Amino acid sequence: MTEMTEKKRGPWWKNTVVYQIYPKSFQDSDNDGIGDIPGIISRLDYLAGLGIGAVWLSPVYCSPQDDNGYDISDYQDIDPMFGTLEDMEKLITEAKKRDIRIIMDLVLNHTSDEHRWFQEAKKSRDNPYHDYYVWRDGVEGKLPNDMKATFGGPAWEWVPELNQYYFHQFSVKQPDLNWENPKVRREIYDMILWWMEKGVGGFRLDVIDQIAKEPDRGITNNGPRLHEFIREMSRETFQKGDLITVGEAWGANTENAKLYSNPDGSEFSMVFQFEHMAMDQQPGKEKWDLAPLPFVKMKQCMAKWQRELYQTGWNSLFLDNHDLPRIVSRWGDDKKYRKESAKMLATVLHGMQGTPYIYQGEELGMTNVKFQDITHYRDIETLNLYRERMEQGYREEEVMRSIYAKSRDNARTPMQWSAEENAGFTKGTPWIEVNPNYVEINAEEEREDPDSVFSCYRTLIQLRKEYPVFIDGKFELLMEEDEQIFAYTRTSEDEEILVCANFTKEPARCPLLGEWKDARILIHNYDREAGETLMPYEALILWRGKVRT
Ligand code: TEU
Repeated sequence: MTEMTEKKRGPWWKNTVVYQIYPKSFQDSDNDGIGDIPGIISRLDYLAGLGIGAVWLSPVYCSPQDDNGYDISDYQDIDPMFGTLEDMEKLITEAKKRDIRIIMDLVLNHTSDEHRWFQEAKKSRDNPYHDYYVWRDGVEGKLPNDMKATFGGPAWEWVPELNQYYFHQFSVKQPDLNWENPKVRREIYDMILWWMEKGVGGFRLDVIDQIAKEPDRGITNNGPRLHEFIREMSRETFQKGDLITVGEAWGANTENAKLYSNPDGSEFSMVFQFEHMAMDQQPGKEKWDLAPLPFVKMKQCMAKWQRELYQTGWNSLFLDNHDLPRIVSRWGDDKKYRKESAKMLATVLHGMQGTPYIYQGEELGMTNVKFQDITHYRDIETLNLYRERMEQGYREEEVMRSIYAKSRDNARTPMQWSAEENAGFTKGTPWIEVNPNYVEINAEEEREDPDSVFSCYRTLIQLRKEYPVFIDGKFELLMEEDEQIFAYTRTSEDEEILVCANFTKEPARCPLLGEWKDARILIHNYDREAGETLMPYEALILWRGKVRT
């Protein structure tokens, strides 16, 4: 890179694409039906072939798996079901050989109730670990207040031996850590430094906007001391390395995102914000209360994030993760136009400014699953929701309809490697069933096929490396009110691109394309000349150099 391009391109993490692995469902190596670290190592060449530069690993630490590893009982060891610390070290080294960095998932808002700290904490009120968690005195049956846990039920759990309640924003088995206690913060920083010593490339920070809770005032996210804690953590740990850090923040807005992703590096590299992911639900209700996607609003939302963080912060770009349904089933068409719509969604996302994240299987156009009944589901959130709504008198069909659309298990079925038994994921019995469509949708089929969803993702990743305008170009939304077309330009000093996509099953007029007819086509999901009408889910990116006057 010339000095000039290097300056425009900025830190490495602005120039990379991250791939998220959900270890339990990625690749099993010992046929116990659960994915593991040696399994991941065996697939590194696949990832290198895709062109990604970093892997975010959902938690592999010791855990009773009440919430699939987001309930950690030892931050400094690997759960035997996933392998050993040596396997982890080997993964870091083997990935490095392929220019891939490993991003660990830090769950710092809570631990497992089986963590040594909590085991000690609940022994007595004067135990040195007691104050590592959030307790309130009370009487059994009379909760400190009516706060609810994300996975259902009250946020308070009674411990009779202490005559106290502890606070948990997630399951009963995930007690919240007390960040007000400086000793807790120090323990956490030392643990982070220990992982940095091992050569990890960065961290994803689970529900980080919830650490500074103040339950007496009903505050969960964006507590008053939140950014103070994050800055302290960043100073004590991340800033000592050249890391990518991404905070998960359901409560992020464009204002606080500028703090989180301040270019001065005082907090994180970027955050995951969820504004665009909470639009296809009924206002003021839960994600299970389905509503169609308000397309124009969604475009405006994405455009707002692009505009607001331009040169003042940095976006993360994602449509999928382990908590979300599969995007092709959600906003695309997972039947007739599965390939076209999966590519269209990828094209729209990867043309934007920010660091793109691909969730395992997204690059194959993997879809939601429809298990026959609730007994096939594994996710604690889904199971609790089912129980609650059935008790509340919802019709089963209705509950299942929500689950089919939004259950986290949609994203957690095993990775589809091949048409072999269990999609090549395991020779044992998988912990969650494989999506039956693996026979048609799998990596083996797609890898060598230039027309596959996989090839589209590979090209998109490549384009970011070749054209700096993907990194630094300024975003402008076009045809803002159009109900079918998602179109925008990215413009830098000497290049510009036009990203143009039909988000619907019906053909759509896009006169813009006439103005760009001499431009170079960088990617296109139809094998046809681009006219001024786009076919169902047709999408393309056009490029032209700017003539300087
Ligand atoms: O998710 C945060 C979170 O709030 C989700 O539980 C979210 O509300 C839900 O998935 C949407 O329905 C993080 C992790 O990504 C998730 O897997 C964990 O279960 C959760 O934190 C607790 O650690």
